[in-house]
This record gives sequence, structure tokens and C-alpha cells, in this order.
Amino acid sequence: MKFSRLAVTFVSLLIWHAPAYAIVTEPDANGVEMPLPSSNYVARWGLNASGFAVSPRLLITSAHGWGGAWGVTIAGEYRLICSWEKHPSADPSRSTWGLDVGVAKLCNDQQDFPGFYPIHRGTPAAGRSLLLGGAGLKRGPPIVNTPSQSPAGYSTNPNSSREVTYGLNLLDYFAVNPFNPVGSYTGPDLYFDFSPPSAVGAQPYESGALEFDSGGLIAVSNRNRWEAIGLVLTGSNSGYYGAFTAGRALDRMDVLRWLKQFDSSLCLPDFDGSRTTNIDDIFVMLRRWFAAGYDYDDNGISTIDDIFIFLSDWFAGC
Ligand SMILES: [Ca+2]
Ligand SMILES: [Ca+2]
Ligand SMILES: [Ca+2]
Repeated sequence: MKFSRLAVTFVSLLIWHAPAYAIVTEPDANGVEMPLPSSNYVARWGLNASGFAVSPRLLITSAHGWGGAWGVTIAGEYRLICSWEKHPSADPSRSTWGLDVGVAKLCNDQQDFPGFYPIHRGTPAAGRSLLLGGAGLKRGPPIVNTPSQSPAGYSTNPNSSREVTYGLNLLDYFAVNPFNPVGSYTGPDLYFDFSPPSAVGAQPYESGALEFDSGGLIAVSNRNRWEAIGLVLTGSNSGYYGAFTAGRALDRMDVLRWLKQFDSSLCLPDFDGSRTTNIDDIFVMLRRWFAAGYDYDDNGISTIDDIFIFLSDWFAGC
């Protein structure tokens, strides 16, 4: 699809001025929202989704949140987008979800994003601390259970401000299957709940996704930086405690190989997270393969071919 620069600018202005919103967070004991992290690279994407940078020029968003945007705002800086694609197996209708991932690339004449979240390699464990960021709806007034008068979360505020917000949470559940982490691509695979402050494991600034947070960031801390493990797919519309946010993990070879078509700087294969193709990647891959089988080529079965295909990628690595 081609747009003239005038049309792009016009659409961008519409987006810039359109009402937009941001993630529901539990404030701290003093009612203070979580401050912006130093790595603030979550974006407002179009009219109804969020996104985040994973390289200097690539942005991840959800496939179902595609809203015709040709520009994004990250850390207050606006960038024009010239191409956008969804993963071939995405199901934006959300009946099966598929690999509900979209990727957007900056126009050639645009400056790099001010920063990005590298894609985390490895399987996240339940109990892992998460950073969540999005540009969806914010919280409205508190909800209180009657007759106990106990706190029950927040309603949503349809008129809330549009700035990106962040919160913390713990990964409650990762739907893993050694041969295919999400079965036949039916349903999200990362889950976490919105816990009341008194709950075991509740985080300060406990957070959850609301409407328009689709495509938002799910990150873990590694080597003193936040790394993206997935994107937000769906969440509660009411923001009450116990409601789940669900997302899609990104550490899948079919997603990573697809992304590399758009940005050759994404290093593959890199199994140990070193950002280079090194000898340790072979050992990590072999450990996975011997332990539970590993379907490197995503053809639905772990075979000796997965090792050979991995090795051919490894020799062509980065
Ligand atoms: Ca929680
Ligand atoms: Ca490596
Ligand atoms: Ca295979």
C-alpha cells in the first residue's frame, strides 16, 4: 500500500490529535504511579494499539490492533512508518489468535528510535518479575466489594490521558509445550494477574492491560536492562483484581526468523543471549534438543533435521 507523504502527514496529524489512553497500575501506598523507566521505548500505535521498539528501526505491535497508523510516538518523539506486516500465521479475528504479531519499520529518512528492548532469549519462568508498558486506557475510580468493603481494583476511565504508562507484575503462567509452546497457535502463552496489594507476590505498581494496550511491552530484566519477552494480546476490560493479562512470547524461531527479514541486525541464531552467534549457542541448542526435543524449524516435530538446520544457520550467523 502506498501513501503520499502529504497523506502520511495528514493521517499522522489525525493520530497525534486523536484521543488515546494508557496501562492500569496499582499506585504505591502514597497514591503515586510508577515513574517512567529509563528505557522508555513503548509507543502509541495508531488509534487502538500499543507497540515497542526491538531494534533501532523495528517496532513490534499486535496483528489484531492494526489501525492504519503510519507513524508512532516513542519517548515523546514522532517517527513515520513506511511498512507494516503481520505474521503470516496471525489471526487478527482472534478466533485462534495465531502468531498475533505485527512489525512496523521506520521510513528510510527517519532517525533511529531513541532506544529499544532487545528480544530476550530463553523460556521465562513463572514467578519472574515483569515490566509491562502500554498506551491503553488508564484506571478510573476504585471498585470496592460490598458488603466487605474490600478493595477490588479499579474501573476504567474512558477519558483518561493518552501517555504511555508502565507497571510491574509477576509471570504467573507460561503455557509451554516442548514441541510447540502454544500448541497449534491457539491462544496466548504468557499470563499474569492483577493482584491486590495484600496478595502474596503482589508487586509495587502492580499492573494489568486494558483496552488499547494490545501490542504493549512485556519485559524481563537481564544484565541490568529490560529485554522484551512478549507482547500484550488481551486483558480485562474492567480492571478488577484477579483479572488476567495475556500475551504472546517472542522467543520462537518462526517469529525471530520472520523478524530478521525486516532487520538483519537481529542476531540469529543466538540461544545464549550473547547478541552474537557463538559456540555456546550450539551447546544451548543441543541441551534443549536432548532434554525435551526442540523444533528449531517449526515444522511441528523435533527431529535430527532440526540440528542440521540450526547448524547451517549457525555457520551463517552474526
Ligand atoms: Ca499479579
Ligand atoms: Ca550467542
Ligand atoms: Ca523440526
